[in-house]
Amino acid sequence: MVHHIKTDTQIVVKDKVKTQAQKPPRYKVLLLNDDFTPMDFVVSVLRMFFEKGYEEATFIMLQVHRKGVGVCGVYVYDIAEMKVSQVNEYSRRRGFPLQCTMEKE
Ligand code: TYC
Repeated sequence: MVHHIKTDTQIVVKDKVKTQAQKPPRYKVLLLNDDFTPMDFVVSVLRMFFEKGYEEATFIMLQVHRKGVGVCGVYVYDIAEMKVSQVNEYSRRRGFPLQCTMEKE
């Protein structure tokens, strides 16, 4: 499925027309807070699926815990969608309600 059909941008540079390819839009992958998922589980998700080290994973988890939402990473549509479904499936299989979602940057 093609999500973004855009024509390239035409730019006039010193009377010459150049074509600049559109950069694909990017999507923030978000984690939402809940009262049941253990903190260490969220940290392990951030390390496994978002390639975070222990300290950064802990920082993001605490931010989600305090503010309700936090950004795990920013990706093109297909990668973001894959991360969201992998994290949600992984959490469900282990009995946790952790919610992962995405939004256009
Ligand atoms: N609020 C959870 C707790 O106190 C921890 C948590 C953090 C859950 C981040 C989800 O995305 C989340 N155990």
